[in-house]
Amino acid sequence: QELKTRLGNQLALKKLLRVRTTKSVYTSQYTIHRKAYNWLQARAECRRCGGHLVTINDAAEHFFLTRALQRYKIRSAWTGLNDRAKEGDYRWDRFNSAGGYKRWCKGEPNNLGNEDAAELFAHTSSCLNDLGIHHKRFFICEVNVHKTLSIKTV
Ligand SMILES: [Ca+2]
Ligand SMILES: [Ca+2]
Repeated sequence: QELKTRLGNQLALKKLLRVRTTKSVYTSQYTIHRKAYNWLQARAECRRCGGHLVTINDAAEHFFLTRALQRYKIRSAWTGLNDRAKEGDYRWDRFNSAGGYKRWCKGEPNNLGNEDAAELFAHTSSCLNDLGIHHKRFFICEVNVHKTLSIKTV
């Protein structure tokens, strides 16, 4: 009986000490579409697939994506970055966000003849170039998957 009580107390104590921490993160899945679309067509295709034209948040993501393009011998691909609303104000299509990682190629963006969307260039360098939206390029779609990390101690 005493042992039973003691075990019961230990269990109660363990329950009391149980710590649970949860953290929400977003993971990304990318799809490189090897179809040459203009920027608007590419954006529509990403949305149709439940995602968006890629948003590049940091250097790691930038180089991860250029390495992927190089692996498939793709010279460049459309991203979600554009200044269609206001010249020179480059924003990512998703959430219209102005942040993120914008590693422009030397001398870019130059808006040469009105260029309003950015391709990720992976051929001789790893950088962004603004380009007329009517140009046809392969493109990168991103789908964010919500994931919750949970740790508990018992
Ligand atoms: Ca422009
Ligand atoms: Ca340019």
